[in-house]
Amino acid sequence: MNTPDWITVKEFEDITYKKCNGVARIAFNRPNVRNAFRPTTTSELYEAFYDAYEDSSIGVVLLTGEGPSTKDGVYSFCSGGDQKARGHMGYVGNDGRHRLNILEVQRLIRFMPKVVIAVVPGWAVGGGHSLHVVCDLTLASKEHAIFKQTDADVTSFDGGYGSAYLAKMVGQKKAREIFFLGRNYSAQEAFEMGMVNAVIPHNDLEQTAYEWAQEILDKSPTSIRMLKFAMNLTDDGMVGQQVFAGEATRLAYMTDEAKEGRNAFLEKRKPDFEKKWIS
Ligand code: S0N
Repeated sequence: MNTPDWITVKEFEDITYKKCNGVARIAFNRPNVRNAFRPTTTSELYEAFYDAYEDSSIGVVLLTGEGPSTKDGVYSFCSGGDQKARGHMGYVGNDGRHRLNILEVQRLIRFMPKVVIAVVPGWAVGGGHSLHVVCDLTLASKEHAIFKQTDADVTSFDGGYGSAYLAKMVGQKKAREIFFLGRNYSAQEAFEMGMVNAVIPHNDLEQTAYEWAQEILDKSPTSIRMLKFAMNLTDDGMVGQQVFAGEATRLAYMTDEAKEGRNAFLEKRKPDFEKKWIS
């Protein structure tokens, strides 16, 4: 398969954002702080994810981290919230406002009707670990990926998808071990727990992620998004139902019946639905 010829969509301060052949690639770009996120980072992530969400030529998003660090050559996916930006009510941006807006990024990943793959080249820690959990798939560098939960070390904890959904993924005992002990886990250990889909030699990681994306892009887009939302639904309550039902409404819009409903209203007449009550 061809290597991707990425085209930069927009220059950002804290992330890179590129596209190629139906795939968007969004990467943290603060390698010297292990790709920790501050409010600027999360706002930029939200903007890039929202663009990929709305772009109908994009079916798969890769979320990864640039690197390695120029200081010490270490690779990172993301080390979570930037502790230097942390104020008394959240993470503080240049505008002085306190935010917890990584949660909005998590929701966008969870509810976008496209597949999001976490491509983990190094450290996935704290809120960075939670982001890989919320992504649909995770591919990890065999040599450099390390998974770790430090939320209980720094009193900045993710009680949502990062922990409760993780427990559904790896089991209650293992999830509690990950959070209560905060140990390091290799890509292979994470794979054996069920939170990583494949362990890939580091030099092949990005290409493999691109190839997985191309395989997914060959599938039926409607099936992929209905399946994603069907699998989300049982864990997402009424919001899961809302998102799944939104897709049902979209499908209904495509019927003659829906066109008749709209046209009849616009033409100020009674609709003629032809009474096709399918069994
Ligand atoms: C990643 C770790 C394990 C790497 O260790 P290593 O390789 O020994 O490197 P260090 O020397 O420690 O780090 C290198 C340089 O990078 C800086 N740095 C690293 N991580 C951070 C960070 N998170 N914030 C700020 N700086 C960071 C170091 O300071 C060092 O800099 P220099 O060279 O200048 O000394 C190790 O670095 C580590 O443990 N990092 C901290 C991980 C952490 O505790 N993260 C926060 C955990 N919590 C969250 O992320 C929760 C946030 C969240 O998702 C959330 C949840 C609920 C509600 C809201 C939120 C939200 O945030 O919005």
